[in-house]
Amino acid sequence: MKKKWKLIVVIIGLVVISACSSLLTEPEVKNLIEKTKVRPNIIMVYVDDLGFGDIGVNGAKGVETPYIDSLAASGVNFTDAHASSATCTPSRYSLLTGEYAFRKKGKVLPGDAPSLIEPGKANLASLLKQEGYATAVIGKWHLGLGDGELDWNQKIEPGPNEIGFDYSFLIPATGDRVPTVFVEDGLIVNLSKDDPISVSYGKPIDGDLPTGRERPDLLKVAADRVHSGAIVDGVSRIGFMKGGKSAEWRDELFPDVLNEKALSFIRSNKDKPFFLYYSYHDIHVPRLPHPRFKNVSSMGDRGDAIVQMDWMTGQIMEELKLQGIEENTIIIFSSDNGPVLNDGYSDQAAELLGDHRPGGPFRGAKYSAYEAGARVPLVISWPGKIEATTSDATVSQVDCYASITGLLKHDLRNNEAIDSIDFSNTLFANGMQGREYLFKESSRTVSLRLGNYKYIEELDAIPNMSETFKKKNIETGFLDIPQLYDLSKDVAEKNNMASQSPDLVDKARNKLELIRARKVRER
Ligand code: NG6
Ligand code: CA
Repeated sequence: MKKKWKLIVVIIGLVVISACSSLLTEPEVKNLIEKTKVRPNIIMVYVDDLGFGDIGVNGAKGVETPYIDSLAASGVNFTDAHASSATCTPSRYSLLTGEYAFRKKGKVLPGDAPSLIEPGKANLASLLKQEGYATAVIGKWHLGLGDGELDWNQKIEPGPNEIGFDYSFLIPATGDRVPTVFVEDGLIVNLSKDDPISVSYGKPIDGDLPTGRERPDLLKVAADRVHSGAIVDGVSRIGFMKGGKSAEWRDELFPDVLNEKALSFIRSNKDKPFFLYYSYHDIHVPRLPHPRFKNVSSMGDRGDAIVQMDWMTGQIMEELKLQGIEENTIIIFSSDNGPVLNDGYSDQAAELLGDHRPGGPFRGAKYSAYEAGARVPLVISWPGKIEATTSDATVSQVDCYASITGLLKHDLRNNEAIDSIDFSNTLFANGMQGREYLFKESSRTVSLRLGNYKYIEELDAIPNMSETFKKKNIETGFLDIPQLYDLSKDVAEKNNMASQSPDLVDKARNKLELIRARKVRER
């Protein structure tokens, strides 16, 4: 009897020691998920216009991001991760659908554009809903709303609620575009029936809000011509707007309003699996951080907005701990495209930069085909399941879809998320493989990585808009000659070796042709 007890104690001891001392391997985690049907919560924190170098762990100067750094210190910090595009709408389309946006002619949308993801189109929200998740999107949408005949005073559909999100609380397009109101589950928040709202991206509306062009004296921050439409909260925006006074947002309150919605979604769903697509307004223009974040960095509003978004992320992390669900929650932290300094408002982002490099060691910026355009921070944490490490695996956000289905052992149809590859193995110590090739869109052209070589497709002619970019000091990479760089030796893309390496150029062109013609997912 005594011997038997001793044995039992030893066995329990061994089980406890092994559970505490080692993390699970990839197959063990996947089997656990399959057998127990325990679904990890997934929070996708999607920052706007945050550059590779804008977080502490990637070398930021003049601004500190302690929460994100601690997330990176306990998870995987990817150094070769990419948005699928150098602008917002296409990156978001790819992130949610697992397909490149050119297949849907996706480009930066005006604030009154119809829904780009139509009901019935497979996306992360519909997928996770099928898997039993509660689903929500909070924050910037910018994927269009309605069917093209939108009346903002009625229920706005289709939108996220019609494609798989149970709950939505939206900034409809961007902070610098009308309408400057929140939309919750398809309805404008605080809209009065006596003061209906109308929005125009064409001509000014008769009797609309004063515009930046007419009344620059009303502005808190000077704006360029494009951003000199309707003035709301002392800031002129793109587009015109009339009515809806009681519904107008206050930009400075974004962090609190959005976090309140996000925290309350987490609290009310803590006992079931949930998917939260938390899409920040920061650090997009107009940058108007809350007064408590004013001057917390040495870089003016852009730096202060970075601290603000770090704080927002920290609040989410704290809440998970408080609710005791930290170990069953995957946080994916990334950005929709690279950094930009001057994007329409004179907020001194360039003047106050000091020696901070928003794009890290990479060339270019938001919009551009060079690396800084879409090489972005990516940190994934899942305490107790994945080990803390830095990974140089090449991954794209278009892969989130297949990676999540891979983790959940959910089979994909051949015509679903056709550009997405399962990279969930990169999260585990026993498999740090990444992509063999990487396709990216920018605002005018595309690029293709083959291993360390990067090809940028030439344009028929250098576009007229290049002058605007020149004024903003943005190197676009939009040239009328092919470009090829060896990123292993030339991370700053300075030495164009296309003419010396015609074989590699051909190889890249052939691959691009295959990608463009793709109809089903690669196996
Ligand atoms: C551009 C705007 C820019 C920004 C961008 C969208 C001009 C000249 N510039 O067209 O300010 O709003 O669209 O940014 O209009 S994104 O991050 O949503 O892609
Ligand atoms: Ca963006």
